Amino acid sequence: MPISEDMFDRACKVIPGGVNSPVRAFNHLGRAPFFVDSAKGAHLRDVDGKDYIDYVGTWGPAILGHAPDCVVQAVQDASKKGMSFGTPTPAEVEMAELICRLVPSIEKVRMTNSGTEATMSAVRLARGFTGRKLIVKFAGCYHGHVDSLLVSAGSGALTHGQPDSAGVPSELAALTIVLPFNDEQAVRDIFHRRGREIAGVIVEPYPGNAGFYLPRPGYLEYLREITAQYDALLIFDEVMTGFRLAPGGAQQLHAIEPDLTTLGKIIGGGLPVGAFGGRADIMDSIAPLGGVYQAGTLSGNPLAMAAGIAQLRELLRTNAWERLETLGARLEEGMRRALVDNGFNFTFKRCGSMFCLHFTEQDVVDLTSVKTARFDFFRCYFLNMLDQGVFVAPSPFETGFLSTAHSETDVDATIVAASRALHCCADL
Ligand code: KE4
Repeated sequence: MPISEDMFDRACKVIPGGVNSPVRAFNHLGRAPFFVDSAKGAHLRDVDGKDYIDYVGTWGPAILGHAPDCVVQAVQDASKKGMSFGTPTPAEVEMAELICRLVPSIEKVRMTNSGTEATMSAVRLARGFTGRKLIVKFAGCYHGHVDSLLVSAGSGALTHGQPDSAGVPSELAALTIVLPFNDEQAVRDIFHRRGREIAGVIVEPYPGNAGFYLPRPGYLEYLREITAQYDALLIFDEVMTGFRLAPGGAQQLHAIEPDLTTLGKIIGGGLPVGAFGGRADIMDSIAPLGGVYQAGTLSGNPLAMAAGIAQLRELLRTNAWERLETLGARLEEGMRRALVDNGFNFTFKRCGSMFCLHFTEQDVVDLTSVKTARFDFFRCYFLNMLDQGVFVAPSPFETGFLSTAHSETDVDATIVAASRALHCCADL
């Protein structure tokens, strides 16, 4: 028996579903997940010694690839000075100054231990600052497993059929309004009816938790305009897009200044991290200055700060976003060629190093259009790619990520594998 399968049997006896996060489960794919032994650059190696070109990138943090030397060295150096102190440290100040410099809308920032903690805190802050109760989110967007936001959620909640999670009281869910993404009229209608009750609108500016797709021209700008008009807070959830789509994230691409931004993933270099920040007058409502309580034993942890600072510095030193665009364009061109060569007209979406192949011929602009994709084809394609040593996102409700560690050889090999997979699945 392969070691991964034996490990999964053991895991299932002591961990729910054998995984510590549902997105890692392959239940919907009808097989056990592989267990990773190590990773370096763009490659994973499982416990059975199989190598994979990795496009999951630990769901976003590995923008420099796995175990980049600069991050490993920074963590080694920091760990020799202690793991956690429960006091302020210089690294937290350096991280906060770096974030504020790179994301102009962020005047002050508070570190957390996950993206979920960041969005949870941002929602509480929006309600505390405005004195209002309603939160608006968008179908298929995922903002972590916050009670108020596990309503029509994406990512693993969608993959495993719980977009409206059990355990969230209907009274609480009723305070969350869910709208279709990319639909200005739906936003206009709700604000005209209940705008003065809305504390905030939280949005993934480039949704990456129902596959990946893009905002229509002017859509994000409209969200900025109407939230300002009604004194509701605009919260950009850039946990995934922050420092990935640009040094200043998606908001830099649109020159939009949201009132609050949530961050995570890349700023931890692979270690547990999250952050929320924005206008100083809003952030100063957070304890100990203001009445909105928020805390965390390991928030701003020295090792996570060291890893994140090293990663951000390397991204800036190498202007990584140029390389990510070059690789992304090569991958997109090759994937589109593979689709044509195999007689398919499926939809491919990309921005920089984030991408998704949707197995539908419809354009993809929201959750409804995402769901027109063929899951049977996705499953066949995913398993075939895995057999060929290419690990793409194990769900149609996730995003693919390139890193600066991917080579042209990796990308070209991926395109060859994709063409073979499309050919093999053509008879479905
Ligand atoms: P975490 O709590 O998982 O650190 O972050 C939650 C979160 C918040 N906002 C956005 C836009 C996110 O994408 C996420 C987490 N992303 C998923 C991947 N789709 C994390 C993977 C997982 O759940 O294990």
